[in-house]
Amino acid sequence: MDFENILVEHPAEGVGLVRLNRPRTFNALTGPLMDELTMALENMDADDLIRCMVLAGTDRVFASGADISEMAQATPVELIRRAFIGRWERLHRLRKPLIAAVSGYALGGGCELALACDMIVASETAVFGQPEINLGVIPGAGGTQRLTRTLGKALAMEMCLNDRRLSAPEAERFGLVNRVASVASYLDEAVQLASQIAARAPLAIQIAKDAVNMALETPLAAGLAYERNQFYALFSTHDQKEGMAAFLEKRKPEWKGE
Ligand code: CO8
Repeated sequence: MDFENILVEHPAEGVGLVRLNRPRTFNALTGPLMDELTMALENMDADDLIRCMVLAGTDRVFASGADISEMAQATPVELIRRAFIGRWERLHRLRKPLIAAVSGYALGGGCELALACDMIVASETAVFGQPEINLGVIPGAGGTQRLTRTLGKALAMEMCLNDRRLSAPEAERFGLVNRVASVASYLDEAVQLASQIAARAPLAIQIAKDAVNMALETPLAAGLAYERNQFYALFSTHDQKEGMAAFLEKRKPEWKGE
């Protein structure tokens, strides 16, 4: 499939990579770009040969947020009609793990896009921020909610109310990113992490992702019950029998994803 705003690659077995590719505007997130991104990730999610996905920008910028020239004159009715942010729901429904590889600016919707992924590998130049307040608005695709859950209220307030930006080491220290690497190696690190995950039992990986995300949605008792039932359900799979037999027979398991 031909895309204008993104590049799609398969850098390793079982791994799909989408790169945002609008360098002239620092990868500003236009509607067409978001449509292509969503479509590419959904295609990978449905592709049996792909088990983990990576989302990157360029080495210079992950994404500078929503395209300000595209939305500056918008009315609320237009935003609703265009499902300006509604299409992000489709990203949240992806079943396979999605790792953000972030280098340079991840601002506004760009920061929210990274936060919508399941893990983040950052380069040492990464900068995370929610500068919407400078434009007279607030984050619209999860910034106020996800930053508060991840970083706590104090820092989330500062980021959303006063454009406090986080450097890569800060983001790592505060638990926003999984690891920081050099600009030369962050993408390889993200792909390597994706390869390791892609080599694991596919169904259990999807259920583990779902269960961890459930922790952000439910009270503890409901989350624990959900986890317990998913644990029981996995005993109906080939991969559970195979994984435990392989351990006992001291050999490598052969996962089937069924
Ligand atoms: N939208 C449109 N164009 C942009 C954007 C953007 N978000 N960011 C950069 N550009 C363009 C600039 O206009 C400029 O274009 P030109 O060369 O034609 O003048 C070019 O990219 C390079 O930008 P700068 O000259 O400003 O480069 P600097 O290196 O000086 O600065 C920055 C880079 C820091 C990225 C700076 O451009 C900047 O601050 N950009 C705006 C960041 C911002 O405010 N982001 C938040 C946008 S609002 C938002 O994301 C709401 C989210 C809602 C949900 C998401 C829906 C998709």
